[in-house]
Amino acid sequence: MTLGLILVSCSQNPENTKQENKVEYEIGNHQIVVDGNTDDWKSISPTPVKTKDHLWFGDGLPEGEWKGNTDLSFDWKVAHDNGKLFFLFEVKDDTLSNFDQQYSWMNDCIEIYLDHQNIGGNRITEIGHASTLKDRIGKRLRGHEMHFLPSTEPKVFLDDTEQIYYTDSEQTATFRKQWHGEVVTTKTTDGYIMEIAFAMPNFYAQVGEKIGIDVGICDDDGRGRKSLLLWSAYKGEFWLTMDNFKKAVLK
Ligand SMILES: [Ca+2]
Ligand SMILES: [Ca+2]
Repeated sequence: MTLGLILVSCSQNPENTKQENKVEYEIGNHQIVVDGNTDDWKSISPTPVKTKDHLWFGDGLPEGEWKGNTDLSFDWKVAHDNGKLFFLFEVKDDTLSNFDQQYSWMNDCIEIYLDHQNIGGNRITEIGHASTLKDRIGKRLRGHEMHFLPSTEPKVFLDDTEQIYYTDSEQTATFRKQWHGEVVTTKTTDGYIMEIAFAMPNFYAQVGEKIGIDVGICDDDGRGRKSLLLWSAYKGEFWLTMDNFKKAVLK
Protein backbone atom coordinates (compact mmCIF):
# COMPACT_ATOMS: atom_id res chain seq x y z
CA MET A 1 0.00 0.00 0.00
CA THR A 2 1.19 3.50 -0.75
CA LEU A 3 -1.36 4.98 1.59
CA GLY A 4 1.01 5.18 4.54
CA LEU A 5 3.11 7.78 2.80
CA ILE A 6 0.16 10.13 2.71
CA LEU A 7 -1.08 9.68 6.23
CA VAL A 8 1.78 11.08 8.21
CA SER A 9 1.51 14.55 6.81
CA CYS A 10 -2.16 14.95 7.64
CA SER A 11 -2.40 13.30 11.05
CA GLN A 12 -1.91 16.61 12.81
CA ASN A 13 -4.20 18.44 10.47
CA PRO A 14 -6.00 21.31 12.22
CA GLU A 15 -9.75 21.51 12.06
CA ASN A 16 -11.47 22.94 9.03
CA THR A 17 -8.37 22.89 6.84
CA LYS A 18 -8.73 21.26 3.44
CA GLN A 19 -6.15 18.59 2.83
CA GLU A 20 -4.25 18.91 -0.40
CA ASN A 21 -2.91 15.40 -0.51
CA LYS A 22 -2.82 13.11 -3.48
CA VAL A 23 -6.02 11.97 -5.11
CA GLU A 24 -6.05 8.18 -5.43
CA TYR A 25 -9.49 7.55 -6.82
CA GLU A 26 -11.90 9.04 -9.33
CA ILE A 27 -15.68 9.08 -9.06
CA GLY A 28 -17.32 9.53 -12.45
CA ASN A 29 -20.62 11.06 -13.43
CA HIS A 30 -23.10 8.35 -14.43
CA GLN A 31 -26.86 8.08 -14.51
CA ILE A 32 -27.86 5.21 -12.23
CA VAL A 33 -31.26 3.87 -11.27
CA VAL A 34 -31.37 2.17 -7.87
CA ASP A 35 -33.51 -0.83 -8.73
CA GLY A 36 -31.36 -3.93 -8.20
CA ASN A 37 -30.53 -4.16 -11.91
CA THR A 38 -26.79 -3.60 -12.39
CA ASP A 39 -26.80 -3.07 -16.17
CA ASP A 40 -26.38 0.69 -15.76
CA TRP A 41 -23.11 0.13 -13.85
CA LYS A 42 -21.45 -1.86 -16.64
CA SER A 43 -19.25 0.95 -17.95
CA ILE A 44 -17.63 1.46 -14.54
CA SER A 45 -14.68 -0.72 -13.52
CA PRO A 46 -15.13 -2.56 -10.22
CA THR A 47 -12.76 -2.00 -7.32
CA PRO A 48 -12.01 -5.39 -5.76
CA VAL A 49 -11.63 -5.88 -2.01
CA LYS A 50 -10.43 -9.44 -1.67
CA THR A 51 -7.72 -11.42 0.12
CA LYS A 52 -6.58 -11.33 3.71
CA ASP A 53 -4.61 -8.14 3.08
CA HIS A 54 -7.86 -6.22 3.65
CA LEU A 55 -8.78 -7.94 6.92
CA TRP A 56 -9.09 -5.82 10.01
CA PHE A 57 -8.23 -7.43 13.32
CA GLY A 58 -9.35 -4.88 15.89
CA ASP A 59 -12.15 -5.25 18.43
CA GLY A 60 -11.21 -8.86 19.21
CA LEU A 61 -11.72 -10.19 15.69
CA PRO A 62 -9.68 -13.39 15.23
CA GLU A 63 -7.44 -13.64 12.17
CA GLY A 64 -8.27 -17.26 11.40
CA GLU A 65 -12.03 -16.84 11.07
CA TRP A 66 -11.94 -15.56 7.49
CA LYS A 67 -12.10 -18.64 5.24
CA GLY A 68 -11.38 -17.09 1.85
CA ASN A 69 -12.99 -14.97 -0.83
CA THR A 70 -16.17 -17.07 -0.94
CA ASP A 71 -16.62 -16.51 2.80
CA LEU A 72 -16.36 -12.74 2.35
CA SER A 73 -15.05 -10.53 -0.45
CA PHE A 74 -16.53 -7.83 -2.62
CA ASP A 75 -16.33 -5.62 -5.65
CA TRP A 76 -17.69 -2.10 -5.37
CA LYS A 77 -18.37 0.84 -7.63
CA VAL A 78 -19.25 4.45 -6.98
CA ALA A 79 -20.65 7.25 -9.15
CA HIS A 80 -22.20 10.66 -8.75
CA ASP A 81 -25.07 12.39 -10.48
CA ASN A 82 -27.34 15.31 -9.78
CA GLY A 83 -25.90 15.99 -6.34
CA LYS A 84 -26.08 12.37 -5.19
CA LEU A 85 -23.53 9.63 -4.57
CA PHE A 86 -24.34 6.14 -5.90
CA PHE A 87 -22.78 2.88 -4.72
CA LEU A 88 -22.91 -0.69 -5.95
CA PHE A 89 -21.58 -3.52 -3.76
CA GLU A 90 -21.37 -7.01 -5.23
CA VAL A 91 -20.62 -9.22 -2.24
CA LYS A 92 -19.51 -12.82 -1.99
CA ASP A 93 -20.70 -14.19 1.35
CA ASP A 94 -21.44 -17.89 1.70
CA THR A 95 -23.83 -17.58 4.66
CA LEU A 96 -26.20 -14.68 5.09
CA SER A 97 -26.86 -13.14 8.47
CA ASN A 98 -30.14 -13.56 10.36
CA PHE A 99 -29.79 -9.88 11.28
CA ASP A 100 -30.53 -10.70 14.92
CA GLN A 101 -27.32 -9.35 16.45
CA GLN A 102 -27.59 -6.49 18.94
CA TYR A 103 -25.56 -3.97 16.95
CA SER A 104 -25.66 -3.22 13.23
CA TRP A 105 -21.99 -4.02 12.64
CA MET A 106 -22.28 -7.47 14.22
CA ASN A 107 -24.49 -8.60 11.30
CA ASP A 108 -23.61 -8.80 7.62
CA CYS A 109 -23.17 -5.08 7.17
CA ILE A 110 -21.89 -2.72 4.48
CA GLU A 111 -20.13 0.31 5.90
CA ILE A 112 -19.41 3.57 4.07
CA TYR A 113 -17.12 6.15 5.63
CA LEU A 114 -17.19 9.64 4.22
CA ASP A 115 -15.14 12.73 4.91
CA HIS A 116 -17.14 14.82 2.48
CA GLN A 117 -15.31 18.02 3.47
CA ASN A 118 -11.92 16.30 2.96
CA ILE A 119 -10.51 17.65 6.19
CA GLY A 120 -9.28 14.48 7.90
CA GLY A 121 -8.70 14.38 11.63
CA ASN A 122 -10.96 12.82 14.18
CA ARG A 123 -14.56 12.20 13.21
CA ILE A 124 -15.76 12.32 16.81
CA THR A 125 -14.31 14.53 19.50
CA GLU A 126 -12.84 13.26 22.78
CA ILE A 127 -13.48 9.61 21.93
CA GLY A 128 -10.91 6.86 22.27
CA HIS A 129 -10.84 3.10 22.19
CA ALA A 130 -11.96 2.88 25.83
CA SER A 131 -15.00 5.14 25.36
CA THR A 132 -18.45 3.63 25.53
CA LEU A 133 -20.92 3.79 22.65
CA LYS A 134 -23.01 6.25 24.63
CA ASP A 135 -19.99 8.53 24.91
CA ARG A 136 -20.25 9.24 21.17
CA ILE A 137 -23.72 10.77 21.31
CA GLY A 138 -23.71 14.45 20.40
CA LYS A 139 -19.99 14.55 19.66
CA ARG A 140 -19.67 14.31 15.89
CA LEU A 141 -17.19 16.74 14.46
CA ARG A 142 -17.43 15.92 10.79
CA GLY A 143 -17.81 13.08 8.33
CA HIS A 144 -20.03 10.00 8.53
CA GLU A 145 -19.87 6.30 9.22
CA MET A 146 -22.96 4.79 7.59
CA HIS A 147 -24.13 1.18 7.90
CA PHE A 148 -26.38 -0.70 5.49
CA LEU A 149 -27.80 -4.12 6.39
CA PRO A 150 -28.57 -6.31 3.35
CA SER A 151 -31.77 -7.63 4.90
CA THR A 152 -34.81 -8.15 2.66
CA GLU A 153 -35.96 -4.71 3.75
CA PRO A 154 -32.56 -3.01 3.98
CA LYS A 155 -31.80 -1.17 7.19
CA VAL A 156 -29.80 2.06 7.17
CA PHE A 157 -27.82 3.63 10.01
CA LEU A 158 -26.83 7.22 9.33
CA ASP A 159 -25.23 8.86 12.32
CA ASP A 160 -23.67 7.00 15.24
CA THR A 161 -23.34 10.22 17.22
CA GLU A 162 -27.09 10.75 17.10
CA GLN A 163 -28.02 7.29 18.34
CA ILE A 164 -26.32 3.98 19.05
CA TYR A 165 -26.42 1.62 16.10
CA TYR A 166 -28.69 -1.00 17.67
CA THR A 167 -29.95 -3.31 14.94
CA ASP A 168 -33.55 -2.56 15.89
CA SER A 169 -33.00 1.22 15.87
CA GLU A 170 -32.56 1.83 12.16
CA GLN A 171 -32.53 5.32 10.65
CA THR A 172 -33.91 4.18 7.31
CA ALA A 173 -36.90 6.54 7.35
CA THR A 174 -34.64 9.54 7.98
CA PHE A 175 -32.31 8.32 5.23
CA ARG A 176 -35.15 8.13 2.72
CA LYS A 177 -36.75 11.41 3.71
CA GLN A 178 -33.88 13.76 4.60
CA TRP A 179 -31.08 12.25 2.49
CA HIS A 180 -33.34 11.35 -0.48
CA GLY A 181 -31.88 7.90 0.18
CA GLU A 182 -32.45 4.85 -1.95
CA VAL A 183 -31.30 1.33 -1.15
CA VAL A 184 -32.04 -2.07 -2.67
CA THR A 185 -30.74 -5.53 -1.73
CA THR A 186 -30.72 -8.48 -4.11
CA LYS A 187 -29.72 -11.95 -2.94
CA THR A 188 -27.46 -13.92 -5.29
CA THR A 189 -26.38 -17.56 -5.34
CA ASP A 190 -23.14 -16.75 -3.56
CA GLY A 191 -23.92 -13.58 -1.61
CA TYR A 192 -25.80 -10.40 -2.26
CA ILE A 193 -25.85 -7.11 -4.15
CA MET A 194 -26.64 -3.73 -2.65
CA GLU A 195 -27.33 -0.54 -4.56
CA ILE A 196 -27.28 2.63 -2.49
CA ALA A 197 -27.76 6.31 -3.30
CA PHE A 198 -28.12 9.44 -1.21
CA ALA A 199 -27.70 13.20 -1.14
CA MET A 200 -25.87 14.32 1.97
CA PRO A 201 -27.52 17.28 3.74
CA ASN A 202 -24.42 19.48 3.58
CA PHE A 203 -22.73 18.19 0.46
CA TYR A 204 -23.72 18.50 -3.19
CA ALA A 205 -21.90 15.84 -5.22
CA GLN A 206 -20.54 17.53 -8.34
CA VAL A 207 -17.50 17.65 -10.60
CA GLY A 208 -14.36 18.91 -8.88
CA GLU A 209 -15.29 18.04 -5.29
CA LYS A 210 -12.66 16.10 -3.33
CA ILE A 211 -13.69 13.77 -0.55
CA GLY A 212 -12.16 11.24 1.81
CA ILE A 213 -13.75 7.81 1.51
CA ASP A 214 -13.39 4.25 2.72
CA VAL A 215 -15.71 1.24 2.58
CA GLY A 216 -15.84 -2.02 4.50
CA ILE A 217 -18.05 -5.05 4.96
CA CYS A 218 -18.64 -7.13 8.07
CA ASP A 219 -19.45 -10.84 7.93
CA ASP A 220 -21.77 -12.63 10.34
CA ASP A 221 -22.33 -16.27 9.44
CA GLY A 222 -24.68 -16.91 12.35
CA ARG A 223 -22.69 -16.16 15.47
CA GLY A 224 -22.02 -12.45 15.18
CA ARG A 225 -19.29 -10.62 13.30
CA LYS A 226 -16.32 -12.82 12.57
CA SER A 227 -14.48 -10.76 9.98
CA LEU A 228 -14.31 -7.32 8.40
CA LEU A 229 -12.72 -6.43 5.07
CA LEU A 230 -11.72 -2.78 4.66
CA TRP A 231 -10.87 -1.23 1.28
CA SER A 232 -8.02 0.92 2.62
CA ALA A 233 -6.66 -2.05 4.59
CA TYR A 234 -5.87 0.38 7.40
CA LYS A 235 -5.35 -1.60 10.59
CA GLY A 236 -6.05 1.16 13.12
CA GLU A 237 -9.21 2.71 14.52
CA PHE A 238 -10.83 3.66 11.23
CA TRP A 239 -14.14 4.63 12.83
CA LEU A 240 -12.49 7.37 14.88
CA THR A 241 -9.99 9.00 12.54
CA MET A 242 -10.54 10.06 8.94
CA ASP A 243 -6.83 10.54 8.24
CA ASN A 244 -6.62 7.15 6.55
CA PHE A 245 -9.55 7.46 4.18
CA LYS A 246 -8.58 7.41 0.52
CA LYS A 247 -8.81 10.65 -1.41
CA ALA A 248 -11.26 10.75 -4.29
CA VAL A 249 -12.18 13.43 -6.80
CA LEU A 250 -15.53 13.70 -8.54
CA LYS A 251 -15.09 13.79 -12.31
CA1 LIG B 1 -19.31 -15.60 5.09
CA1 LIG C 1 -22.42 -13.64 6.25
